[in-house]
Amino acid sequence: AHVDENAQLIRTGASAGIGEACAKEFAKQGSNLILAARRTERLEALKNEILQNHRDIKVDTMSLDVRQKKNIDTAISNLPQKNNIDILVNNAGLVIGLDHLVDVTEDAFDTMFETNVKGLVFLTQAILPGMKANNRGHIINIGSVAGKEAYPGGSIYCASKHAVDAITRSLIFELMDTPIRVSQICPGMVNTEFSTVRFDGDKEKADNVYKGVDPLIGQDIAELVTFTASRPPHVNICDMLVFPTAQAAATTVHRRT
Ligand code: NDP
Ligand code: 8X3
Repeated sequence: AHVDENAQLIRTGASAGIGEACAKEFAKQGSNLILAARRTERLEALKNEILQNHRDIKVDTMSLDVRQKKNIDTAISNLPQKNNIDILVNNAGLVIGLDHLVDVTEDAFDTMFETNVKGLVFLTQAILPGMKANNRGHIINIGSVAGKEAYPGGSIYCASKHAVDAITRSLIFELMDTPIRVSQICPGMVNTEFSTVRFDGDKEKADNVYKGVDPLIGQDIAELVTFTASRPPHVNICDMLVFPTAQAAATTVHRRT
């Protein structure tokens, strides 16, 4: 099965990593795309790259910082396709640092919760009424292994991804009497800009995360996202936990020596 080729799709965090790879995978399936992130120059470059390979789809970009509800509400209300979104991929997310709880700053706490939780909630609130009116839609949340377990130095990020897990489950209950599906994909280690952001641009620290392991790449997750979106209407993949083969838990990884 393929994603409906007329599907309108909105994806947050499309400027890098998993979101960028999702944009390319959905383009292969013939979906029209609305790409959202803060770094609009990245989105424009991605749009041009996609359109060179897929001339038959429409690609729009949207400057969006998901941390502020008012930004989301303004961006969505200005969107001509706002009542015609078929798939929402809530992917924008980040982690800051590896500090033990006692040292976590209010700023780091707010940034993680505002991006990973409030952004996902308020964007879903902005898109879901249109899906309900159309009686169709699919919300795909990018959770994490950090939403299934906790580890030292991960308290607030893990709490934010546990919140995504709970919100996904609640939405499945709330929408089970509609054709609208809600799914969660929970990756383990994926080599993206995630660790560079975590360590505030320290490339060496970021590279060490992936040393001696074959990590997942954005495309591995993107293929699962499009697979999830392309199941027949009676099938909902509620939750998927995906690791590199050399990973068994968030912090249990076999490294080549
Ligand atoms: P990247 O850092 O490569 O990409 C993160 C994306 O999120 C970027 O496009 C960034 O765009 C966007 N983003 C961050 N903050 C905001 C914001 N305030 N408003 C709008 N967009 C924002 O990381 P990944 O691709 O790895 O991360 C994607 C998702 O996957 C996240 O939710 C992450 O928690 C999750 N994840 C990642 C794992 C990994 O190991 N990499 C494992 C498990 C889950 P911009 O900066 O341009 O706004
Ligand atoms: C990212 C995976 O293990 O760094 O969500 O929390 S981890």
